[in-house]
Amino acid sequence: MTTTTSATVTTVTPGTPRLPLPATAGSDPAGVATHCAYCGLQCAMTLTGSSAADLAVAPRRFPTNRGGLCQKGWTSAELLRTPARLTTPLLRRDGELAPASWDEALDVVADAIVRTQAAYGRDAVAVFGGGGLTNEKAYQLGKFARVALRTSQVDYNGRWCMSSAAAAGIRCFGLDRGLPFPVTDIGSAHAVLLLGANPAETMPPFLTHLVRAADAGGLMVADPRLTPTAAKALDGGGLHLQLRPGTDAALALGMLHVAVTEGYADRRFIAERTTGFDDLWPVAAQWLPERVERVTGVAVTTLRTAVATLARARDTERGAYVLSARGSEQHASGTDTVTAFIALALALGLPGNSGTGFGTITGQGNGQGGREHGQKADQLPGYRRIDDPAARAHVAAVWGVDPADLPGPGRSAFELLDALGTESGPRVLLVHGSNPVVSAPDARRVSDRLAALDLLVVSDFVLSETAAVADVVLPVLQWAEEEGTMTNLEGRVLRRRRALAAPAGCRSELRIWNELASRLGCSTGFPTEPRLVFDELRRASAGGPADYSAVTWERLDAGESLHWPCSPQRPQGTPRLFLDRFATPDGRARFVPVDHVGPAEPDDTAYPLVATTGRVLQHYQSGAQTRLVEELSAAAGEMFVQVHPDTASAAGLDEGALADVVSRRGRTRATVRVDEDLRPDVVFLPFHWGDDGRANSLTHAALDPTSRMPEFKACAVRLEAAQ
Ligand SMILES: Nc1nc2c(c(=O)[nH]1)N[C@H]1C(S)=C(S)[C@@H](COP(=O)(O)OP(=O)(O)OC[C@H]3O[C@@H](n4cnc5c(=O)[nH]c(N)nc54)[C@H](O)[C@@H]3O)O[C@H]1N2
Ligand SMILES: Nc1nc2c(c(=O)[nH]1)N[C@H]1C(S)=C(S)[C@@H](COP(=O)(O)OP(=O)(O)OC[C@H]3O[C@@H](n4cnc5c(=O)[nH]c(N)nc54)[C@H](O)[C@@H]3O)O[C@H]1N2
Ligand code: SF4
Ligand SMILES: [Mo]
Repeated sequence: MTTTTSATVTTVTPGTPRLPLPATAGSDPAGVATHCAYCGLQCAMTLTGSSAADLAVAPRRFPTNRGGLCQKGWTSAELLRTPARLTTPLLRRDGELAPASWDEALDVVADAIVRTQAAYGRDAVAVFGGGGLTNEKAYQLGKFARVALRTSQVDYNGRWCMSSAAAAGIRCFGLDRGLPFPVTDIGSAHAVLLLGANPAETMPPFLTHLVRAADAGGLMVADPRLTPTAAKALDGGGLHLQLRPGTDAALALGMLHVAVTEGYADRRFIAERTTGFDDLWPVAAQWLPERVERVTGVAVTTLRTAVATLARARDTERGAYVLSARGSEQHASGTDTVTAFIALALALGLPGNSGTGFGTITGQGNGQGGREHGQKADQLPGYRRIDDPAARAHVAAVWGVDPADLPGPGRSAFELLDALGTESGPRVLLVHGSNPVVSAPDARRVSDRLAALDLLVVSDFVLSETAAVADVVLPVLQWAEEEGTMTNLEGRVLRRRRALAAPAGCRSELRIWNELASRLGCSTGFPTEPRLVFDELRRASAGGPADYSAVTWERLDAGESLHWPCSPQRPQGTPRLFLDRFATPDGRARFVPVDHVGPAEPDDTAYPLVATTGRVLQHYQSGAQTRLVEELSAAAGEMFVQVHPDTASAAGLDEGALADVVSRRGRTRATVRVDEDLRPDVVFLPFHWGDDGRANSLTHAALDPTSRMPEFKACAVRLEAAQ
């Protein structure tokens, strides 16, 4: 791209009212009360110090973390002082990224947007967001796409995270809030079934809520690996259901079968609070425990004990919960799988009662809020649908635009990336809060698509693998340098508070969108103060499923605990949903007839193993952030593949050897970690590294028909000794 400024580009920034700056850590000896930079548990912490160099993190007592932090939380301040921090915009000149002024960089972006849309239409410019963005940024990004760019092409990385759980929640309960109860409710339960969740590594302080269940022998973990979480279950006398990847739906239907045929079903609950049982039962009736054992590898006795344990805890009022996470959800049949587990929970009468329930564990820092306020391809703020005329009218009125000018639904995350640079696809892409070069499925294909763009613009505070291939890189603020709100895994709205001034050279994304909008000649206001954006978000969400209208910064700052929906009709918020009725038109939860499908790519003689992927304690997601933290990289510095000893020796590999894991799409180089507790037909790879250690060179993009979730958790591979 050139750096010439087009005549249509202006640099006028509409004035926005200024609010007083909040206290920073430096001015308040007691420190700044905020929440962690990373995951959806949003552990509470206090920041003290006067500059990035001496900022210190201390855990703060809060219901979700009870005073605990994981290693990532403890070391989260390191990234504020990393020498790798971006502090100046970068423009690609003669093939190299080189420093540029903000005006230069923003002019290049605005100029490309104007020229591209004039030549190829509005949808030739696309936006990709992230579930780590604050509510204000997620909301503003969706508004920027629909009102300033007037493109339908906006989606985000949450599509790869929570979309199957969300789709199943909406299908069965009429609403998607990951945990429809406070996380502390789980703490009193004597039976908890975890489906593809490894919180011992992905949310360590969450384990405090599993102690009672573990001690009672009621912690049960369905995972192909003996994870630290599964080990905890076994230590307490609980269960490890060591299923083959991608067979969770068979497990769910088998458990439902046992629940009904062995007399554990709650007939009254089914009759009074649900519909559709008779449609699903003929499918579940086929899943005799012996058949389930053949498909999943989970022994019949284990299956029976798991159901009996849940039913016993329910009957003695000791609490029973079924919780799903990415292991069971990140499949091309993820929505149906979660639907089947919800059916199990409904048959046992767990949802919609206090002391029992079904939930899904939201992953990203703002994974819940980030999926409510309009950065999703089919969505407007307040969890409204973009194809609903009433929703369009409401939101258009808040934005001061004609509803007819709002675009319709766009492409889902992978489909969007896969269309980049094609004849009918977007030619300019703006990325905010994601590193798809590492985290996208079939990432080689995605990298090729990114390379085919006319202009790739990445906003980040570090040079992620995606920023490194961009044409324009915009240095933005991080966590402790910004104000905002986040919505945690239990639908509770939290305040993120600023402890440090913005580093020289960095700008907030709210300011970037404001400046781009004015350069594009857009007359709609894009406030730059988070608090003003939040007030607008409240109005835009009013009356929608995720209604924030009665949540105010004053109430949050006063320490009130507010779970959405929180409206003038329910000013106290809603910690527990569905107690009286589900969010469906008739108030009843739905059984939906679904069947087991299995992985989209079967293994064969050329690719005889199933590769599954996931996380380790020290690294976060694509690793762009945590690989820069010395303590974390020292503890977990290299890409590895977890292999059963028999499988390793069949491939001529020993512990510590370098292996190539090969799929139909690519290869990944990794150090062999032999683990005799792993299934011999499975290998596990973390996805936190790029380059030749990128797990997503192997994965494929078979998409769930409803949620468009890719199949991150199963693909066929073989192992080779690295040459
Ligand atoms: N340390 C760390 N913590 C994180 C994150 C991180 O990157 N690092 N990311 C955050 C985010 S965004 C998310 S979404 C959460 C994810 O949190 P989790 O869902 O707990 O994490 P994963 O490791 O992706 O997957 C969980 C388990 O699923 C198992 N699994 C694989 N395939 C299958 C299968 O087919 N069926 C079943 N039942 N299990 C299977 C894996 O072996 C793994 O142990 O973590 C959050 N917390
Ligand atoms: N194989 C495999 N692939 C997976 C998964 C898996 O289990 N297996 N899990 C999937 C899941 S659940 C998820 S959530 C995705 C996550 O994968 P990504 O979408 O790549 O998520 P992150 O690594 O968190 O990327 C965030 C990037 O944004 C930057 N960033 C952080 N905060 C902000 C901000 O406020 N503004 C801006 N502009 N930038 C910011 C960070 O520095 C980082 O470079 O990966 C998915 N990919
Ligand atoms: S569990 Fe999540 S929120 Fe808590 S300290 Fe660790 S990364 Fe941060
Ligand atoms: Mo995620």
